[in-house]
Parts: sequence; structure tokens; C-alpha cells
Amino acid sequence: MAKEIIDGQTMTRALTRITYEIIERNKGIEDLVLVGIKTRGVFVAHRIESRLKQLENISIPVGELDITPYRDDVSADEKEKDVHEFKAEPLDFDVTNKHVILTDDVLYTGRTIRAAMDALMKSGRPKKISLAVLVDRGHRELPIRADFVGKNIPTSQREKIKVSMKEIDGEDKVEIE
Ligand code: 3GP
Ligand code: 5GP
Ligand code: MG
Repeated sequence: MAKEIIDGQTMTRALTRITYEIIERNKGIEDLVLVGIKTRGVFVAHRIESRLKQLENISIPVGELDITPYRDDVSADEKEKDVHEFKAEPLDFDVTNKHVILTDDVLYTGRTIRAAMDALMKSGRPKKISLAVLVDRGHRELPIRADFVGKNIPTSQREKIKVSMKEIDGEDKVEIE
């Protein structure tokens, strides 16, 4: 059984708040780039980018990261398969001396983020990496935390967070099941 915890309006507000927090903490948004982790993290990145444009009237680059080949819990065979469909450069712009804000929908063990940082380093040497997530469900297995959080949702290991976003799911909501 699924229970809705975040509705569309709440998701919009959370992303707007995160955007304001990014502006506040960066005293402007110079050198900032957003990098979304596929799939839904990419939509999170684009939404923050469009709010930054509305609020500050400045455009910043948005990149997409597919971290499958960098995961530590994917079999070597699967990685091998992926590598062939995979660009040698995980990102199509240089992150050297940029402040990269990684974005994802759900933060759980932290292994995805560790893999994402690995992939990022292959594209240059960022001067700083921050993390923004829509939902932090706890249960970290690595010393990783988010700088910007839409909502902390304490979960048990058995529970699952289902994130729906307009871009691919037709509506915005977060459910726990
Ligand atoms: P996303 O690509 O939009 O992040 O991993 C593929 C999809 O499966 C993810 O969508 C995510 O929403 C969903 N998912 C649900 N539970 C898990 C989980 O425990 N691990 C991973 N990697 N994905 C999960
Ligand atoms: P982690 O690597 O931190 O364990 O998991 C984070 C990644 O796995 C995110 O990209 C997220 O999409 C996915 N994930 C892990 N747990 C969940 C969950 O309960 N719900 C959803 N939607 N995604 C999850
Ligand atoms: Mg995700």
C-alpha cells in the first residue's frame, strides 16, 4: 500500500526553497554547475536551474551523469555491458574549478553519490562538490550527507520511496510503500 507524503505543491515549494538556499550559501551563483544523476536526478537539476533563472536571471549549465559503470554493487559483467554504450567522458563539459551541485531524487546508502563523485573526477577537478536531494531516507553506508534536502523521510530498510515527476510520470508526488 502506498501513502503519499509529498504532493505536487509541496515538491514545488521544496525545490524553490533549495534554490534559495543555494543562492544564499553561494553569495551569488558564479562558477556553479548542476549535475543530475539519471534518471530523476536530472529532472531535479533542470527544475533548480529554471528557478535560478527566474529568481536571479542567470543561466547555469546542467549536466547528466549515468553512474552505472562506477557503482560498487554492480557485477563486472553488467559494467562491461554498460561501458560500450557509454561515452568515455561521463560529462560533456569541464568541471575543473567549478562548484558542482550533484542532484538526485533519493539519497539512501550513499553509494550512488560516491560513484557519482568518482565519475565527476574523471571530467576534471571541481573546486567543490555539494549535494542536493529531494528525499533523504536515511540508512547511510558511507560518510556522505546532503547539503540541501527537500524532505527527510525516515524509513525502514523494507520500505520503498516512490518518486513521481511530471516529466516522466505525469505528476509530481512522493509516496512510501
Ligand atoms: P531513478 O533512476 O529515477 O533514480 O534505479 C532505478 C530506479 O529505481 C530509480 O529511479 C529509483 O527511483 C528506483 N529505486 C527504488 N529503490 C531503489 C534502490 O534501492 N536502489 C536503486 N538504485 N534504485 C531504486
Ligand atoms: P543509494 O546509492 O544512496 O543507496 O541510493 C540512491 C539511489 O538509488 C538514488 O539514485 C535513488 O534513485 C535510488 N534509490 C534508493 N532507494 C530508493 C527508494 O527507496 N526510492 C527511490 N525512488 N529511489 C531509491
Ligand atoms: Mg535516483
